[in-house]
Amino acid sequence: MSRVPKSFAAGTESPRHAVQAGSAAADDAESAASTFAARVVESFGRRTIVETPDGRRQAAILFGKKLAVVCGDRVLLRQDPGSDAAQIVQIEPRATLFSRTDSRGRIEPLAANLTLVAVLAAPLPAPDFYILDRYLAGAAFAGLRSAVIFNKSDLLADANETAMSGAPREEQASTPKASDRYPGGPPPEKAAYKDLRTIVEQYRQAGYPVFMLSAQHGTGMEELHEFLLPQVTLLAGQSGVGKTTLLNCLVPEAARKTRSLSDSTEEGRHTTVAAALFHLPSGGELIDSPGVRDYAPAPVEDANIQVGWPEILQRAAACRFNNCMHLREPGCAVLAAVNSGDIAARRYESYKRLLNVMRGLAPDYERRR
Ligand SMILES: Nc1nc2c(ncn2[C@@H]2O[C@H](COP(=O)(O)OP(=O)(O)OP(=O)(O)O)[C@@H](O)[C@H]2O)c(=O)[nH]1
Ligand SMILES: [Mg+2]
Ligand SMILES: [Zn+2]
Repeated sequence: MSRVPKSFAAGTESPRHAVQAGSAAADDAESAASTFAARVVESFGRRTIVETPDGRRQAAILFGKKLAVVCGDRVLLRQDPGSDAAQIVQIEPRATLFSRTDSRGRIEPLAANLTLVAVLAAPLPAPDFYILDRYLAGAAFAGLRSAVIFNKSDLLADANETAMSGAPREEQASTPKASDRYPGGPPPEKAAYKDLRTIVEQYRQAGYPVFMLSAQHGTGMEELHEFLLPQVTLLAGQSGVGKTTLLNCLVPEAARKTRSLSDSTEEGRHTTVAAALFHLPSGGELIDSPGVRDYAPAPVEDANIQVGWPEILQRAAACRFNNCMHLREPGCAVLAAVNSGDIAARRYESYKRLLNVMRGLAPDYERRR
């Protein structure tokens, strides 16, 4: 474990990210005196909505071409007399920054000052657990906590398996059956439920907080709600897993648009186009983000990739070689745990895949996944 840089080790302070662009404007005392603090609560390209400390939300424009903000940024605003648009003139240093690598290999910041990334998965659209794993890894690389939320537990409900999902709330008793809601395909059978149960257990064993719920039916929410109270959370995951539905359930006044019934079989459609931040009624903040077809974290060194797999990192200290990558090395405690089933083979495969992607060795299809 000692070879892992301190900033990556679980539970340590996250690195502070320097913000280069845009600080010059507020340097002189005059402009500093006319600025006030705000929070970026919505950002889409150059379009930005900020919230001032009194809770008011207003549009703001970015001062200069170099300045780029993301949801969650703390900024300084300048409102010139006679102009109705406030200008963002400076970004406060970010406590944390969560990013992705886009399809052209560029690092794209997604949200700032988070403490937690909550990754959603659901029986439909078909879950890609490699994406989920890469989100969890990306959170760890950024010094953030993470959690897994399995949504749409109602789709898996079965006469014998009522533990998964409570009864729908009364006002939603008329909700169409899953088979009506997804006319393109039947709801998952019991076999899928069993598989999912195994996968849920794997994430728990790996050390992640795991929640099972139905955002649409409002079941299984209490535990998650409590968990989120002290956090600034990004809801992430494939398009259509129910991020916005979950947000609306936890923050009803957000009333954000979710995918309509008629669109629900179109997996490629993204209903949410911009990240937006909301306050939970009893504390904590929640950022809804657009769904993805893929996610890759910002690059880290090979030796640090294991930081994204707590079950691997935990055993790495027992490997014979200090610089063991857990691939073929003799005396590897991680391989031993994979062989004995203590580490899930799929999770280990996922670690190797990200290692390959980061090394640039992966075949093209893998990079595009
Ligand atoms: N059966 C069931 N359907 C759900 C549940 N949660 C959400 N849905 C449905 O799943 C579809 C997608 O929900 P959204 O909340 O728009 O998904 P999203 O993750 O925000 O999608 P993007 O914004 O495209 O990333 C909608 O038709 C929701 O009604 C749930 O718990 N159970
Ligand atoms: Mg959405
Ligand atoms: Zn090893």
